[in-house]
Amino acid sequence: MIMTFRWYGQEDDSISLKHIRQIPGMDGVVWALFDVPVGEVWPEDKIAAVIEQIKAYDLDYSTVESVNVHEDIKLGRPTRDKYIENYIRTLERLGRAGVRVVCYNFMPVFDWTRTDLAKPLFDGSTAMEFDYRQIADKSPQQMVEEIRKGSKGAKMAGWEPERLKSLEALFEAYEGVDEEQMFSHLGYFLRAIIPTCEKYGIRMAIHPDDPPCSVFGLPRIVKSERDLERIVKLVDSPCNSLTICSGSLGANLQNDIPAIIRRFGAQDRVAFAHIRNIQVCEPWVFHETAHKSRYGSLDMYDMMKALHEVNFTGPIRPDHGRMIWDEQGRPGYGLYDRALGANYLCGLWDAISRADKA
Ligand code: DNO
Repeated sequence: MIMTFRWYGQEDDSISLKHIRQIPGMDGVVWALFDVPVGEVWPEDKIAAVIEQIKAYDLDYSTVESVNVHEDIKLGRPTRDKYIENYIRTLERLGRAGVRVVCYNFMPVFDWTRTDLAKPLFDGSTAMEFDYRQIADKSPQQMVEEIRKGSKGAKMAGWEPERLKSLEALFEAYEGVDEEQMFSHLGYFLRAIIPTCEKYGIRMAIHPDDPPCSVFGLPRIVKSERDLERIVKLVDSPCNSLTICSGSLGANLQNDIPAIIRRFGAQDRVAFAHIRNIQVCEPWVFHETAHKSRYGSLDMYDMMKALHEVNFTGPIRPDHGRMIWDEQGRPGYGLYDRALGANYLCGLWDAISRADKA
């Protein structure tokens, strides 16, 4: 496995590459060009500049998260072909620059959704929470406003202002769009881009819906083992792969993540792993926790063991962390707790590898 850390770039992340380099066991950085509007082609000079910065710290740069998918593609609008063409141009540029894994999602309107960005935990730390009751009586606009306030000025990946400006129009556009149509639009997109991925050796890694249920009635199609099975079948190629995000899939305790890893790992369809823990209090009420298994509902050992069993060699990252030690920063993406998470995952991996050899 390649242990990685998500980085928001020199302009936008309070965490430096120097700090990331000093985390024991850290091999690479997961990056993106956050200032390119969704749907536009990523400029070659900007790609090269970020890669140069990462290379200077001797860190792996072969994983990008995310190249976001324009809503017209998800909606299957006639204009989608233009955006797919742009997506392909971006993939070609990334492929030529040495990128091998591209994480993306197919969630309508919103990317990940939370109802509290700083829920106090028992030890005085704070973490992100989702509680369906908190949005039951709210409009999408109200939720977006709360997330905006809670993020205290930090840009949040997946919550691009230009998309959120047209919230009402987007909700109208999704009226009547069901899961079947979403699968068909995803299939259309994948069939168009996978030949380019095959040419450049890029593995597309779709991210599960977070949380894995419909929010505000929007259709969502990456929620369960069944959904994943349908997705890998849309195009039969290892370039059409998955991101196994434990904190997303794990919010539904019916999702047996080690079994999912074994199943799709055996088919060579796991390209990226986001491994973190959450405490599920009741269906659709959960909050994030420290990575260590005893703090949440997920068993980190079982998931790492499954990755080891399927000889996972791809990138993995500790995912969201809590805010600890008075750190101020982007919710979920502070330095300290994610560094601790990475260390915990490395420890598990080392122990599993050693036991395996014995
Ligand atoms: C949240 C992230 C997601 C993820 C995208 C992938 O913290 O896990 O925003 O990057 O869904 O496209």
